Amino acid sequence: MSIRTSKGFTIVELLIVIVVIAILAAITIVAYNGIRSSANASAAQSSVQQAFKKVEAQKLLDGSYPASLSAAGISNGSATYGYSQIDGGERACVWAQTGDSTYSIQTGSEMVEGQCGQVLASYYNSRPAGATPVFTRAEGDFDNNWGGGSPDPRIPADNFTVTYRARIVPPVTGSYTFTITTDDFSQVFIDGVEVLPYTNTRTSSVTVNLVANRSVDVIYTGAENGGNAYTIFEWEYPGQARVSVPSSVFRRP
Ligand SMILES: [Ca+2]
Ligand SMILES: [Ca+2]
Repeated sequence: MSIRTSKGFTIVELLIVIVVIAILAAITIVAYNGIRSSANASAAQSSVQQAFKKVEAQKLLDGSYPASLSAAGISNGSATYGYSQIDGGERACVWAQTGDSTYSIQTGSEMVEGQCGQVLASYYNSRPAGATPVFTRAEGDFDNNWGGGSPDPRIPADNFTVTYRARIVPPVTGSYTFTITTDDFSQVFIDGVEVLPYTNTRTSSVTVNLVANRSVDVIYTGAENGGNAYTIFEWEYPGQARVSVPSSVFRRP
């Protein structure tokens, strides 16, 4: 039979209790941040859905999209909103932000993370891309430079893949040379044709003939091995020296 002679906690027991409490607190904070983040996402999604319905309803009433969000009865409150018309008012795009979450809806396209950028960028935490992206968000163009970092907290700094999808509207008729500079791997499809096979050649070019205002479907995949990561998508065509393909010629696919 053993008899405990001391009452209360020893120093060691006390330290163990403190460590356990600290671990529980850390777990609670992480869980709380996760819950807050997904609550922000839900709030941004429902806000943008309601705002987009109001904008489309205004189009039905007036025959054209409203000049501003306030003209459609939408003002910043629990969410912050943004709005743009695409192709001279043929389509509209609305975004809403709550906390760290932003979602947008554009006429004819599904709701997606991000503001009203016309490029859909899908990120995968593997190289090459897996079956399902970790997330897809709207971005302005095909160019990114992450240095040694990661594109997003949900994606690692190495061994990730991004696939950009958009339609590109050529401003003139003629011969276009696309130059793709990627660290590390890249692949390009134009209208479903693989014009650049999956390769880790840093810089590649492809020349195609395009017709003014006849948009083509472009998919550009960049895959990061290790170290620095970037994607650069340039073009040159009659009257235009080599320059990054500007956000103004991209349309959501
Ligand atoms: Ca890296
Ligand atoms: Ca790299």
